[in-house]
Amino acid sequence: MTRGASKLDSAGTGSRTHAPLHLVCAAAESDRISDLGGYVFGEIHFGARASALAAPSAGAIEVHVPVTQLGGSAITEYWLSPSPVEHGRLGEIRYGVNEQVLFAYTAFEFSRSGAVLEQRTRRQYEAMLGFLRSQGYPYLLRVWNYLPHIAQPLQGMDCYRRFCRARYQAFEAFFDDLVPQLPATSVLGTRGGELQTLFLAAKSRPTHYENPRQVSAYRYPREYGPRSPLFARATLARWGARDTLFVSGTASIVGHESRHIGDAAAQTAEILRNLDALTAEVSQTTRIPLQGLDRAPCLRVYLRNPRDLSPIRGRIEARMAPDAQIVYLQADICRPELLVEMEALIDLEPSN
Ligand code: 3EB
Repeated sequence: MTRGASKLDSAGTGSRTHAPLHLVCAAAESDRISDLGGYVFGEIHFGARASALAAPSAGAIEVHVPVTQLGGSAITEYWLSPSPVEHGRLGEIRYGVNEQVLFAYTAFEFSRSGAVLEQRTRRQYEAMLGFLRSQGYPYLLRVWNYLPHIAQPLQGMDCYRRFCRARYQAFEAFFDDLVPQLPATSVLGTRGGELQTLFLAAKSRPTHYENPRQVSAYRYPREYGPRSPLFARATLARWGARDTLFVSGTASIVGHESRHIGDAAAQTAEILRNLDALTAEVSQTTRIPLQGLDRAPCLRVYLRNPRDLSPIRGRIEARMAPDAQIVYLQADICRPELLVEMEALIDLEPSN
């Protein structure tokens, strides 16, 4: 069963204050979307576009990620705002914005020419970074990238490495000092036809974190590609009353090496150790008490092979709060030996 649909009840009119951006998972067939409370930046659907879905919320950005949801009734993710959201479109970019956060989506048709793919990726990133800057939301909080054929070689180099090189060139063209700008990120492989990117950006500067168990991705050795992946392991947005911690796609990587080749359960356990180390790091500098993902996060788990669902799920659910919202999705992961990846959003209430 998908957990967390009951969160709907507490999402709206209660006395709790909400961060300028929060996430609710709801049954896709829910007829209570109007009860979500607040305003909708956008909604994320998983799976084929043709599936029977609830009517989209008025004006909201509707994103369909072509990955199959496993092990539960279909859910939709709603990104919500406590204050009105203004929606718009500029060129290929669709966006929703409130006083503090901008939510933006763009996609382009995948190309089997490596050079074209890189050129379009770079152009897409530069357009997005320029747009965010021009709107006054220059600080990246969180980026998701869904790449068709992520591991497929195109003229001798796989799509993920080409993506990394193009992203690097765009960031380099845009920022004098790269590292402080790098946000929490995920890159997953889909069977869709478009390279989809979703950005969350803020007016004020967030704090980015690295994982003491892992080499920073921007320092990965050359064996992983001609230009390193550019992302932070986590990003913390401090809104005042509440904070939001965005945790990047986290895999069974220690140092820079993949661990537990062929063993999905052991990879999952390694990911949980990585997440413990990462949250301990955040805790130490912020004094926000955090231990792994124990604070009712929204969690996405990407698995390469549906047959691994049961061992992966067993390991994860033994550790998570009962009200955690967990979505299992079948997707490809950027290194062929990695079988599972986890990402999270932790909505941090004031600790008394
Ligand atoms: C890793 O740790 C696993 O290229 O932006 C995770 C999250 C991964 C983000 C990215 C890659 C990226 O290297 C893969």
